[in-house]
Amino acid sequence: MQFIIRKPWDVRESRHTPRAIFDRRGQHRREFLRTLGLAASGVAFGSALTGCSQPTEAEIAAAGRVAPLPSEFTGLYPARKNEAFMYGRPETIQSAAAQYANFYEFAGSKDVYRHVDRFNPSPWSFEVDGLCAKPRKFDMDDVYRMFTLEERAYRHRCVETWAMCVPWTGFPLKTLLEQVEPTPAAKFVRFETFLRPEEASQQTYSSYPWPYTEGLTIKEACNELALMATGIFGEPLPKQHGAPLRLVVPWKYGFKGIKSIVRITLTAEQPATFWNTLAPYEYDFEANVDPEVPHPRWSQATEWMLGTYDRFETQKFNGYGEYVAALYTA
Ligand SMILES: Nc1nc2c(c(=O)[nH]1)N[C@H]1C(S)=C(S)[C@@H](COP(=O)(O)O)O[C@H]1N2
Ligand SMILES: [Mo]
Repeated sequence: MQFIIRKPWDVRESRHTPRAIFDRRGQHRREFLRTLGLAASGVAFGSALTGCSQPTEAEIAAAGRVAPLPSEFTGLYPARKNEAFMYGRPETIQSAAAQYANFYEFAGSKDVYRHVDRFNPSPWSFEVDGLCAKPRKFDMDDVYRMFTLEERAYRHRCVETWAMCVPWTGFPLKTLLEQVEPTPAAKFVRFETFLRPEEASQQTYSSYPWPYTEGLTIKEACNELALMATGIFGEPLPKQHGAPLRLVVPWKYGFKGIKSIVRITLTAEQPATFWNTLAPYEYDFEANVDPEVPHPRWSQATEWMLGTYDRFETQKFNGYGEYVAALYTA
C-alpha cells in the first residue's frame, strides 16, 4: 500500500512550467539559427565540439550518445512514472543538464560532453561483493531483466550551488543489495567508478585518487530514495551523466551520486571516498544538503538552476526530510 503524502515542495502541476514551454525555447533558438542560415550547415559555427561556439542541442545529444540497446530492451524506455515524486519547480531543459556536468575522469570543466567520445560503456558489467552471502557479477542485460525500471522526478543539488530538476530512470538500490544478501556485519556500501585512462584522459596524469569512489551507510543505501539510475529524460544515460549505471541520492550533495559504477562492496568500516580523501575539511562523508552549514569557501543558503539561473533557497535534505530525517536522529 502506498500513500501519496503531499510534500512541502509539491505544488500543483498547473504551477509547474510545462516542459513544452522549455522545448519551445529550443525551437525558437533553432528557428533563429535557421533564419541566419546557419543551423543546417553548421557554417560559421565551425566544429562546435572543438571550438568555443555554442553547440546546438543536436550536437550535445550526439556527443554523449551511447550504442542503442538490444531490441529486447528498447521498450523499457520511457519507464512508468512514479507519481509520488514531484519537483516542485520547473523541469530543467534536457540540453542544459547535458552540457553542464561534473565528471572529473573526463574534464575539470563542465563541458564534459566534449570529452567523452573515447568512452565506451557497452558492454558493461559490475561486481557486487564484500560482506554478503551471494556476491555476483551483473551485466546490463541482467539489470534490464531483473529490475523493474521506473521514472522519478528528483531535484539534484551540487555542492557548488548549481541545481537541476531531472527525471531519472532506475530502480531502488535496495532491490539490488537484496540480490546478494548482505550479512549482519555489513554496515557500509562502497561504490567504485571505472579506471580506464585510455578512455578518460584525466585519469592518466592527474594526482587525484582514482578510481572515483563513494559510500553510504547501509541504512542510507536501503532508503527508498536511493536509486540506481540507468536513464535520464526517458532514455538510457548519455556518457556525461554516468552511462550506463550511476547512483542518485537526492538528499545529499551531488558528488555522492557516483557515475559509471563497476563495483559495489559491502563493508564493516566506513570506506574512503574520492572527495573526502582529497579535501576532508570541505567534503564530509555524510554530505547531506543543509542550508545552514556553509562550505568553507561559500554559503550553501541558496542555489541556482541550470538553464534558467533561477535562484531558490536551499532546503535541508534538499527537501527530502520526510523520507530521510529519521536516519539521522541518534
Ligand atoms: N565518477 C564520478 N562520479 C561523479 C562525479 C565525478 O567527477 N566522477 N561528479 C559528481 C558530482 S560533483 C555531481 S554534482 C554529479 C553530477 O551529475 P550530472 O553531471 O549527471 O549532473 O555527479 C557526481 N558523480
Ligand atoms: Mo557536484
